[in-house]
Amino acid sequence: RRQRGFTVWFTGLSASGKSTVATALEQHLLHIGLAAYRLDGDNVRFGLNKDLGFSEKDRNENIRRIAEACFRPPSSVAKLFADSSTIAITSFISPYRADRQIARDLHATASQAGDDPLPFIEVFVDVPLEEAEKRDPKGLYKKARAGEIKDFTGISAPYEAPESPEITIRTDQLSVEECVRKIVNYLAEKGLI
Ligand code: GGZ
Repeated sequence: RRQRGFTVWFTGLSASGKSTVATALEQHLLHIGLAAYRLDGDNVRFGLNKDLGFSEKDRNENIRRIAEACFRPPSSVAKLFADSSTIAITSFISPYRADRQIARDLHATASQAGDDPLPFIEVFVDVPLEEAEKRDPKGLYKKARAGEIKDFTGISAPYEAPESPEITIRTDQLSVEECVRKIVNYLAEKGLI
């Protein structure tokens, strides 16, 4: 049976653990022989989307381009994904419900092979704001509280939590391995892997 492509879409606050779990999930999928690629702020906001900031309008455009990129992997690796049965993993705050819905809708109507819709699995990385703020690995919450960063998600810009994500993980209650296990179990149950 040929592996089908799908997207695992992480959403959550800064410092919620999105990238950590997304990276561990990618490693797991590669390890079991599946093609996976990960899009996150480090490879997108410094490249493709370096023209974008954190206003609502710029975040809308950030998420729109990322949703599109799920079907068109970065050109340097495009050949590898030619007949793409690749698993796309995205980890962006993606704070606006409407933007995530646009990404979801795009998956429902588009497909890498040109036939079936592409499954879209929304993973809500749910930690209380206080926990994310306590972690503050880059000191950004502190700066946001001091007014040195404007439009900071959770402080001075909104985060709209998903109402019916496929999966919710609490990174303050589960280990990274347990979070990956929960996602992998879901994917297996749905026959996606
Ligand atoms: C939120 C910001 C901001 C503001 C810079 N608000 O924890 P990080 O540092 O490494 O990840 C955050 C990242 C968020 O980029 P995204 O592309 O995921 O955001 S969105 O989906 O909303 O477009 C944070 C850093 O960028 N950062 N300024 N004002 N996060």
